Amino acid sequence: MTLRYGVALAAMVTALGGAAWAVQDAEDGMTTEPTVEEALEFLADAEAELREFGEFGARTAWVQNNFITEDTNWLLERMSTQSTEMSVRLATEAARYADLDLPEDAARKIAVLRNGITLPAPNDPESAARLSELTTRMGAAYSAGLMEIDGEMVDHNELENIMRTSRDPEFLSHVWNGWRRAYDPAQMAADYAEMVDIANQGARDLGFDNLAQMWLSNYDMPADEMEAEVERLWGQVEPFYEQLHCHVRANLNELHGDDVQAATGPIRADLLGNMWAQGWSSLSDVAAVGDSEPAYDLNELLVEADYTPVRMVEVAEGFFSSLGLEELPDTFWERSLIEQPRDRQVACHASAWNLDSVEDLRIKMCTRVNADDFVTVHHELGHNYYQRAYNQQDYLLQSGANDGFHEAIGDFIALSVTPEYLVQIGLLDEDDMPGAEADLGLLMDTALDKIAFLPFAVMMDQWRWRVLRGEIEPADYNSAWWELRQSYQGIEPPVDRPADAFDPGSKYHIANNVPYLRYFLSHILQFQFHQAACEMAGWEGPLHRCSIYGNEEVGARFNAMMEMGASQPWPDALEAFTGTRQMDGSAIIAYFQPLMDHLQEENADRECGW
Ligand code: X8Z
Ligand code: ZN
Repeated sequence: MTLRYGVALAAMVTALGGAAWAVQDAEDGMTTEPTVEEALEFLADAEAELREFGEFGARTAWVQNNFITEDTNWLLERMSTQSTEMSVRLATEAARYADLDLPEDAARKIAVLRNGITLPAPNDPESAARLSELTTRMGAAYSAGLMEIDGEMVDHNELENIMRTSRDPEFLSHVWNGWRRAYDPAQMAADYAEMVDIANQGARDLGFDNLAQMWLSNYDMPADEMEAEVERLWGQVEPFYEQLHCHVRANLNELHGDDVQAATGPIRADLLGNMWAQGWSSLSDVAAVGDSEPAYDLNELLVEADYTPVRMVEVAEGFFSSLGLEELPDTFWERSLIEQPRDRQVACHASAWNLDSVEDLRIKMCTRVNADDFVTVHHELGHNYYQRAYNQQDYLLQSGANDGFHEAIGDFIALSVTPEYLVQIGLLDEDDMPGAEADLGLLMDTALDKIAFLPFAVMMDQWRWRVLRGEIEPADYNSAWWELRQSYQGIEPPVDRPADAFDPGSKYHIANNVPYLRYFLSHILQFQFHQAACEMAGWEGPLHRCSIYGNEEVGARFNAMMEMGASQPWPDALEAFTGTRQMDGSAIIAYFQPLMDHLQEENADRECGW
């Protein structure tokens, strides 16, 4: 079922449709009670059709993502309409069998069919087509957005790079604002509102209160329990974010002065080294702890070693191979898009695909030679290795134990990119290997990425859930967005937002309808995986110095979890690898505890919060 991760056309990711199953009794026209045998036959048929349509759909989407034109948008729209119609028909049909006493795997498949459509449409002749028109237009507008700088038209990949590297507040605010005008915000907001109406009706037709409830129903527990889980997990890690925020704000205040960044209150969103203030690792220099310089700069190491994008992917593959996993197939290298082509428009946001649900694995990424993208290539390959590991499962169970697992695989591997590992692969000179005195700096670098991300990930779907529940009206889309940004992240826009702004649309996953809770869960889970793996490896030092590179025993156990796919409830998969059945913040807390102790001391006389 995992065709691709992090890609447009979310409606197609799960539950691509199949034939409607005859439920009428041919003789007397009366509806008969469904039987277990019928349910199993229905599922077998559905899986066969899904598989076939899935490959057609994935290839269509691949071509559109790699070559965005009027015509490929048209093709994508067509395909997506068919996909939605089929998946809605199947979900409706599956509901008939829901109360039967089915074998466990069949019951799981019925649940996948019923809950797994990201954007359902009502079952009528127009809705799916209209929904597809809206989503294609929003997705294409996002990928095509351009901003003029010094007479040149600049795309968002380059704008992101400017946000990462510039320290000029005026230029940053200009670029930050420019990206939020690079698409037509009024058009996107109107499209978004109409899409919400259609998809909510689709969800209601399938028996849900609204689409938010449907999204939350994919975690092997009732939707409200899952929402409470998210609150609980966020509550565990929130104090860490507040300490980080306090430290970074103080350093930004020192760097830029009161006029640019005040010492109290929210942080200006454009000063954090990222277009969305979602990951702050490029602020490594600004956010250094104490007097110590960062131990090394992975950006520089990669450039000095003449790394290319392809080399970065090869090295990431090497990590997985060192765990005993099979190499990527030749077709991966022949068919992937690893560098941004200059002669055409592509969807640059990184993604991983399995086009035939066997091993036609590919990534699509406008890779740059920098530390962020080095982590991202591991992230994408993680999706590919997971997809291949579960390809023996029945089609409807070919996905992550939950979507947070899928996002966590590659990030978990990248947590093993330690100084020692960099020495092992020849990127860092043995003489430059940092000692324990560099630990706080190393932890800070990772915290800028992982801790800063947590409130962003929570607020993204807080906004969407409220929109989908009708608690945020279209007229309030942008103001509610900034209320949540301020409340969770403690950030504010650098310039007043115009009345027609639609800033949520500046983020890929909103314009392309990819649910975001998965990334929050991933940031909890990847530390649980890391802690468990290091324990298995017999590691006794601090968690941030542990690398499982070369450990085939850990690799085998990890692969065993990946091979399960979605065949068991996720707590079973989690238990198989970590021994625990709960998602829990204690691992990420343990990882960062030394840094937090330090920050608490450093921040003692500051007024933290906003
Ligand atoms: O979208 C992604 C991946 C593809 S699934 C590149 N990520 C999130 C983002 O970019 O916002 C990875 C981390 C968060
Ligand atoms: Zn991903």
